Amino acid sequence: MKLICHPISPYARKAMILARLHGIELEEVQPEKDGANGYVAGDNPLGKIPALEWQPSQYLFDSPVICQYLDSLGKEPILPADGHTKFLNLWQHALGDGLADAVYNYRYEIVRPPDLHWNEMIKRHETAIIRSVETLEKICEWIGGPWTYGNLAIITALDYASYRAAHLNWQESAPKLAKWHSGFKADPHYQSTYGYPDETS
Ligand SMILES: N[C@@H](CCC(=O)N[C@@H](CS)C(=O)NCC(=O)O)C(=O)O
Repeated sequence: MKLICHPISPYARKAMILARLHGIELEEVQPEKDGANGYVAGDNPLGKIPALEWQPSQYLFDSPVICQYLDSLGKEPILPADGHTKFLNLWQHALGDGLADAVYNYRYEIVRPPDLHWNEMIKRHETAIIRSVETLEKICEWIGGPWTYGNLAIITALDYASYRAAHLNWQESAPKLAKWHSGFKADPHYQSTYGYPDETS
């Protein structure tokens, strides 16, 4: 199966980790952007990655759907089939994705020319990042490890936050979360999908 992806994308990286966890071989293809069309490879009308070619020339998106599909192919899916734990995992996954969304939106505000900066919106996204991290700091004792369907999105979003919103230094404001996060750094799937140029940025 072909995954249109990029390791800097926290959404794509979730799928890359999940495939490795389940021993699913993916052809990871890094697309070019096509101006206002976004990423056209992957046939996603929204022009976004990741997209997974799950049937010939048919693509699944967005990342929670791709992750659930890949997980369903695993011998031991990490998303519980039902019950309270399933929804706790989905909630954690949504919190991780929401943090990634806030970082992504923050990034696209600040790359505008300075006279087009909308400071209120920049603050809005920064606040969402800070509040998500505060929530994660409160719950980090039960987010668990190694990989769960929930913490997959949290780990990948935190790395993205370190890279794209380094000035907020989430590790300093959330020391328990930072410790929990560092526990994943020795994981082979964490390492083989880590796509940021500088680990410390
Ligand atoms: N909700 C989507 C978000 C995907 C997303 O925003 N991907 C970014 C890359 S990190 C993208 O493709 N951006 C290109 C664009 O919007 O032009 C998902 O979970 O898959």
